[in-house]
Amino acid sequence: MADTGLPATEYLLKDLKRRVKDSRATDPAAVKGLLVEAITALLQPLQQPLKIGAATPTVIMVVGVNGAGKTTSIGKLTHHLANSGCKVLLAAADTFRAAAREQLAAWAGRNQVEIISQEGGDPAAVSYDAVVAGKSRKCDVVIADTAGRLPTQTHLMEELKKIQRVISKAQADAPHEVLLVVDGNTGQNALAQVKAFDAMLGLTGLVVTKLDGTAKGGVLAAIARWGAEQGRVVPVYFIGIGEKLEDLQTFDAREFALALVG
Ligand SMILES: Nc1nc2c(ncn2[C@@H]2O[C@H](COP(=O)(O)OP(=O)(O)OP(=O)(O)O)[C@@H](O)[C@H]2O)c(=O)[nH]1
Ligand SMILES: [Mg+2]
Repeated sequence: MADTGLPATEYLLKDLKRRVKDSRATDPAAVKGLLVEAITALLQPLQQPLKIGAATPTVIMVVGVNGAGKTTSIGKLTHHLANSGCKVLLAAADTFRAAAREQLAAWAGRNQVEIISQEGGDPAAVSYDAVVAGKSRKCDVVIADTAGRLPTQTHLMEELKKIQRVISKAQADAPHEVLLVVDGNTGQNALAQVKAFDAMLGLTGLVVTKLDGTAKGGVLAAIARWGAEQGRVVPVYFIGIGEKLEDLQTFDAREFALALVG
């Protein structure tokens, strides 16, 4: 029911059977508890904090399909980072939609942080300018918002690669983080998105949004299995639980497992 997908479900059932056998549990409530343990163990590697401060500025590029919640998550992330004392600069590298710049500017205003944007600018150029400005203004974090795109739109995926490349010209080891924002309602397609964006850009983390609705986000189990199989996990830094500034939480495997089982 939580749309964890077949391979992750099979994995969890096998693990649960072993746990039931080992503990000789017969009571349904106890078995439910063991299921929570199994899911927690599977999701645990995804629980990692976003680390800021190894580089100044730490440059974060945010990508994802249309409407996943990128811009909103950047607004919330800025709030989270500013609260912990970071100086944040935003880059309006979604130059595709006319309103995108204004949308990010509104989040900058709410957070009272600066924003770099250009009218009709090129997304790579805006990102470059923002990193240069972030360096000279001694910012702790520069976050680049990008336009939504499908992984099948090859030329648009190439554009993301170009942004990444041009950012590294402004600061050698940047971007330090490439975050994929996925809508928690997407179901199994979220795994396809993770794989495709990762193959193109080398993802460093995920933000899973819209978990305040009916979505249970069971696809994280599938994402965790995929990570375990390839020996490289893409962690879930944050989950989005609403549209307001405060509606961002760090991912907690156990809490998530409890909510999933209900
Ligand atoms: N309920 C809820 N809504 C969210 C959440 N995150 C984003 N949204 C809503 O989802 C819609 C799309 O969010 P955006 O931040 O504009 O998404 P985006 O990925 O930047 O979209 P594009 O730039 O057009 O690709 C908006 O109506 C947001 O308010 C969340 O965690 N919970
Ligand atoms: Mg956006």
